[in-house]
Amino acid sequence: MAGTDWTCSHATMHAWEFLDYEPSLPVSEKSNPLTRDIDRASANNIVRMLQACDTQIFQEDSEDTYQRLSSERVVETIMEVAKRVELILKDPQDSLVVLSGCGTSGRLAFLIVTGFNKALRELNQTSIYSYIIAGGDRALLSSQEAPEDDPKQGMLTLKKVCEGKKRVLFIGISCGLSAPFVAGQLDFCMQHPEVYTPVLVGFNPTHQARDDPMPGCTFTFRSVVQRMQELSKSQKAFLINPAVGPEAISGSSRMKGGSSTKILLELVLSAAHAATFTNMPVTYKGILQHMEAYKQTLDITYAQTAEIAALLEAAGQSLRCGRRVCYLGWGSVAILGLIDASECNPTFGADFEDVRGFISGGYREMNNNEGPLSSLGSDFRVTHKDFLHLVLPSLNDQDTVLLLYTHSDNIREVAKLAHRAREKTSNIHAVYHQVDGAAAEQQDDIDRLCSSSLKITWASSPASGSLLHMWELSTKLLLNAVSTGAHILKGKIYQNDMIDVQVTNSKLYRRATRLLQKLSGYPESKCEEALLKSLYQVDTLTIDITSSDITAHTRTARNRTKVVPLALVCLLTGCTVMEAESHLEQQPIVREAVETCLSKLV
Ligand code: F1P
Repeated sequence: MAGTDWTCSHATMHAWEFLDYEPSLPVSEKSNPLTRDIDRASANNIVRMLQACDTQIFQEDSEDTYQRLSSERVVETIMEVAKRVELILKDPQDSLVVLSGCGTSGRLAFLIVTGFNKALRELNQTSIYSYIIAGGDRALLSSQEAPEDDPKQGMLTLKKVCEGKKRVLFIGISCGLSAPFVAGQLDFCMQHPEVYTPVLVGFNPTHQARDDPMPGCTFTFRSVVQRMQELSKSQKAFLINPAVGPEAISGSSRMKGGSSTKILLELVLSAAHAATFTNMPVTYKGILQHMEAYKQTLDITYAQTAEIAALLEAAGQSLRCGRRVCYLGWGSVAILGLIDASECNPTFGADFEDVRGFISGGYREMNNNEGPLSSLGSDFRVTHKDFLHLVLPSLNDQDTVLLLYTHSDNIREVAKLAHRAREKTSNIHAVYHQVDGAAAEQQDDIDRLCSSSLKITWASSPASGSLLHMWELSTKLLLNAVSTGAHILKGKIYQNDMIDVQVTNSKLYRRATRLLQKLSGYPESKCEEALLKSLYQVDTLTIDITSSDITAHTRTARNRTKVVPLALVCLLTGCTVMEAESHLEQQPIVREAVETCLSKLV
């Protein structure tokens, strides 16, 4: 496996931790040396590489470099924030805890908030949690990248959610410390300290926070972070920003960034709930023990390398021949299916139909702010009934169906749906979380219908942490591996970069320009020029185009495909945009097309 580690006096340092490793990039955007050859790896090796990358989440700090999840400062801040939540739980009148983010960060805010509010309802307690996702609830299931760039929209949404509240703990999530939407909210909190206490969760050191100007603002994300740092000295603001290492696919913060968000926020909220309802005070040792349970979850999940690889192969095979992958789930593991599926479009330029999630009980089970969204179009029809009507009739053996459930779900229902799907395809697989010793009736029946069953057995009383949270994380890791691996096998990744990235917000626009620089060796200005030509499908840039801002460019990009690959082919061969288009039509595997161009240059 690629990537070099050096052992220094205190701990093992990974190559990416050295200050001269891609120094201009924040950790969340660096390329991970462990996955440099992931585009050429076998399914088994892809899984092993993803495991190695995910393991970096729990790596201990090596002196003088980055603070990590288990660093003293991070654990102490987790405790401090947990105690603030505890105060609100004990006296919820006129108070709120808000979790907010864009894309995956907002989806995880939704998952965590609905889960912890449910726990409160079961204890007959007032719900104190609210979530905000940039772009509203439709962003839970589809890519809405543009609202991420709007700090004012972030601020206004927060203000509305908190109307009439006297005390708000605001937790803003931006893995890259970069989303203007979240920056606007944090700034607003600092302007109203009598009500709001801001907390920032992300995975870069503060000096790497994004410093680009934002529309209509005098502040940048970095300047917001600097003000928060000042306030954190008197505990008027909190920053939880351990480094978890670069993503397996550069910048794909849905992966480690998302998993770490889930872990961190569950650590905070679980500790607060235990302190309030079971008289277990928030302790340093307690947080570390709980963290260890998550680490074990990662180990338990990846112990099934061969089974995960088999799923990834099946999904990859379906995508390669233009067929689809369906996740059919129950309960909160189904939500992780919906989330994973929704990310394939912005991440890999996938079609909405390529990977699609369905949940038993639909929006009733999801319990989202805006209720049923099915009227927004067929993309938003998410129940199993919708699957039976919209998808099943056209399924065949080339489509992959993946059942996601746990032993607390209605296994009879799972078996019933498996039978229905089996009428159309034999390519059915199951991912099933069960508790030690609890043999589910009908499981044998399901096993017979499936070409593979990935069963994960958990000890009934984990040392620490809710079993459901562990099942969710495990499912997230598995699905991220399946969808990422399948798109790698489809040829969407070049080395460890998403070359076919959508250019639908300013972060992605900058990333695309950087990628072109890296692969072509040309200066930034020439690469941005090529990007714009490809985006607007012209060979000469007009004044209209060059005088427009990034917002206009990213709006145009919404309706375009293969923008970055086209720009790269133009840069490398000097051909016109139309010629590049026909070139890519002949060779739809982007990686192969790029390599052909690169090889012609040597
Ligand atoms: C937010 C986000 C990602 C998404 C894509 C665009 O990033 O929407 O969730 O996958 O990369 O950005 P962040 O604010 O959490 O860094």
